[in-house]
Amino acid sequence: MSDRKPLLDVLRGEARAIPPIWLMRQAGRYLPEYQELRAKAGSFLDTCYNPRTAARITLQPIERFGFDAAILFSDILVVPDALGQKVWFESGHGPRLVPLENDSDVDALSGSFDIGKLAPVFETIDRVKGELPSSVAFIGFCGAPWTVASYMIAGRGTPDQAPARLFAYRRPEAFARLIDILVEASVAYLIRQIDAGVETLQIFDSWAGVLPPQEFERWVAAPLKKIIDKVKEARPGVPIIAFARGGATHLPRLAETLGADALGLDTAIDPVWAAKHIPAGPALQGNLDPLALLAGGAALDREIDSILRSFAGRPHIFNLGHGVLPETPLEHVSQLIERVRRAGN
Ligand code: 1CP
Repeated sequence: MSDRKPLLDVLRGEARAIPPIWLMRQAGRYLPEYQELRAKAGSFLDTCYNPRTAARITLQPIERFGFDAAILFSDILVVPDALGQKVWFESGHGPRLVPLENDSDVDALSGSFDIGKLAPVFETIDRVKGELPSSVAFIGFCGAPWTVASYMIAGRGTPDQAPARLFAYRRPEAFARLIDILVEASVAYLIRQIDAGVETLQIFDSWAGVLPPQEFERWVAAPLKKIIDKVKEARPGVPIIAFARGGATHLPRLAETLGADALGLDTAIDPVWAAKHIPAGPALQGNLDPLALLAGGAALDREIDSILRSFAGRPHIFNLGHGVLPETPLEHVSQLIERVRRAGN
């Protein structure tokens, strides 16, 4: 039976001539209407916890572009916030946290997850779900434990997550406890998002690619699988997209072992290689270079066509290989959507 929502059809294994399309970070700084609301809304975290504003921001890219999915406007760092770690955002600099430095900083977080703090997020979901066009799917999300832990330990964004990698080598037991705390919190958080009204979930492991193989297995693959297993056990039938950025040669194995309904592919993955080497099972999502979208013109058309060609006949969700860049011209996003939607002709 075909759903009326193309994204959910593909997540159930259907290949569509015109793939559904949404973009990571589609709600954000490249949109003038986002800038306008943010300017009035106080701090970034206050905006995430303001259901009226967060719902408006979630809907903005749907109203402007007609994407096939809306993604909840929030941030992966609301989970550390609800664990009691101090989190704030400095404009122009990104997130800041009081870094975890030792075993006792980790142990202090145990049992401290206050899901009540995230009540405004669930209220945002409740507001958005009644406003979405009937063909548009609603995506909830969280950060994967490794990626969230990497910010909790560094206290900020870094180019290579060296602080968390060092912590994991030096204090593997404490790091494992931190990952377990994040697995449990993420599972509870995702289940509550489902109960509030999202129809599918994406788990962002944006920093999966910095780890050597054994560390990848322990801190990326195993915790992702735990989260997927537990959420599916509690709420069967809700599809899950796993985005392990930099997953590279791990992807064929992740397709077979994670139990995800789709795998997100980053920009570095050759779509021809992916179509050939990632076993059938999960849908594939991606993977246009955000810089090709920023550049526009013939380069953008060429990249779109090559992705469409490579995934033809497979369940595919069109997306970027990472988030929309703030400088991206709006017309290029229109160009992208028009070209993808002409794909079947
Ligand atoms: O208005 C502003 O100045 C804040 C910019 C911004 C926005 C729009 C941040 C700060 N977060 C967000 C929203 C956001 N973050 C969404 C909303 C939904 C959508 O996609 O439209 C989502 C899904 C995220 C997820 C997120 N936050 C990730 C994973 C995805 C990715 O991009 O890799 C990560 C790593 C973060 C942390 C974060 N939050 C914000 C910034 C600038 C960062 C990255 C910091 C860094 O590493 O330097």
